Amino acid sequence: MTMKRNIGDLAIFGGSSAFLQTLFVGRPNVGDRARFFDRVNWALDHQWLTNGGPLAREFEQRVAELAGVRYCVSTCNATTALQLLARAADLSGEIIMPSLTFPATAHAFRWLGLTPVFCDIDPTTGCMDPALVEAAITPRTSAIVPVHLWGRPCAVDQFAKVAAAHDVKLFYDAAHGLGCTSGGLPIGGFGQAEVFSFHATKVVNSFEGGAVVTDDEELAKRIRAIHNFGFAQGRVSTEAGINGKMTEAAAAMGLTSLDAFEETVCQNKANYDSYQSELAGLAGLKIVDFNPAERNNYHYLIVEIDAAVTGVHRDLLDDVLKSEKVMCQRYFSPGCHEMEPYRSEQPVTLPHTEQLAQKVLALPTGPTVSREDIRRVCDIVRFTLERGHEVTHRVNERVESMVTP
Ligand code: T4K
Repeated sequence: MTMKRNIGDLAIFGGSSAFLQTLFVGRPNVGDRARFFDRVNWALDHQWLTNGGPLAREFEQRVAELAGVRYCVSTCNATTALQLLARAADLSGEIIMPSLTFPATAHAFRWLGLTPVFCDIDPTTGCMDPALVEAAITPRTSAIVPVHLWGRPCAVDQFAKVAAAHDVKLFYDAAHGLGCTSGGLPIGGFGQAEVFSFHATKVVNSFEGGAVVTDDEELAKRIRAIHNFGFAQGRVSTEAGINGKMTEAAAAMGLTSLDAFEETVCQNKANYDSYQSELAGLAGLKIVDFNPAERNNYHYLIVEIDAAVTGVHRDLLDDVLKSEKVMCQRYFSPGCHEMEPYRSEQPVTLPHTEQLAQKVLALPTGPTVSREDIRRVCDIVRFTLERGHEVTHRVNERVESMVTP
């Protein structure tokens, strides 16, 4: 790495990049490649490639165990899993959810003709605020769908009370929550059902994949039927289903990635500790932390940048890091309510969501990110934030010189 001694050494101002190879957020947890190929070969040898094959069933069993629930239905992705759940639960009208999430949470329901109603967050947790949810319930509300943002559990007890008091369904988008607990109980068992994502970028991946987990036998049966064209038994459909199945190749990856889950979490935790020590005491930067009394997967390393203190907006820090070949992600910015179609169709102001969405940045972590990578990333972050006003001023000067003839 080229040491940054003055701000002209930053790559954004023409210096050399700190990394030769790009560092990414969301590198897949692949696990033991040989084991993956063994599983795929086994499926090929047996010529059984999809439709609830043995690998998908094994994957479901292992996910159910991890989530502490009786039933798991694997799917082709989590977006479809949310839709299957909405159909199987006969949701209608309005669904209350956070805006500070990946757009899939909202789009999944919107695609079914349901109306996402965005609710503000508790700024201290980033998760939806149960008191505000209660105030947002109308006679058209059929469900509440909180998101365990970045794997940090929502206020599950309070949501359960609100849902029961108003007789609405409660489902969680647990796309980030595999292997995490709330009050010592695994995410997966809260509400009537929860949905995991096994996208390539998740802590356990099946290339693409998802699952609905639940203790409700009837709900699980209906989801299993709907995700296979509505075939409850045999080849006669009992309702209009869809194809939402997980393939055997995906399950082979999912199982292999699950084999490496504990190791991945250990590595994530070590990375989290490294970031904490490297960035300690840096004014205007906060690392989103995890409750040490719970089990966490430490999959997302999120920092909040307070531009009023640092003199650098999150977007500029992101640009600085990108120039150094550190590809961060602005998870989740802007909030869904500030994106189409929701922005035009149902304008709403969510002050806490909007403020936090301006601050958050996901930094690289995961098994492929080394201690040395983290040290280098943190050096750039510290260097930039400690000279925040100067860096911002220099960028603004450059922009002005480009627009002034
Ligand atoms: N609910 C929530 C709360 C979610 O966060 C998500 C998905 C869903 C529901 C829906 O789940 P799925 O239907 O996808 O199962 C990524 C993922 O595509 C998305 O699954 C995930 N959340 C979201 C948080 O992250 P992007 O748009 O950031 O993806 P992309 O392609 O830009 O990749 C992100 C980073 O990962 C890059 O740094 C590159 C790296 N990467 C990506 C892929 C695909 C790799 O290193 N290897 C890869 O194979 O959304």
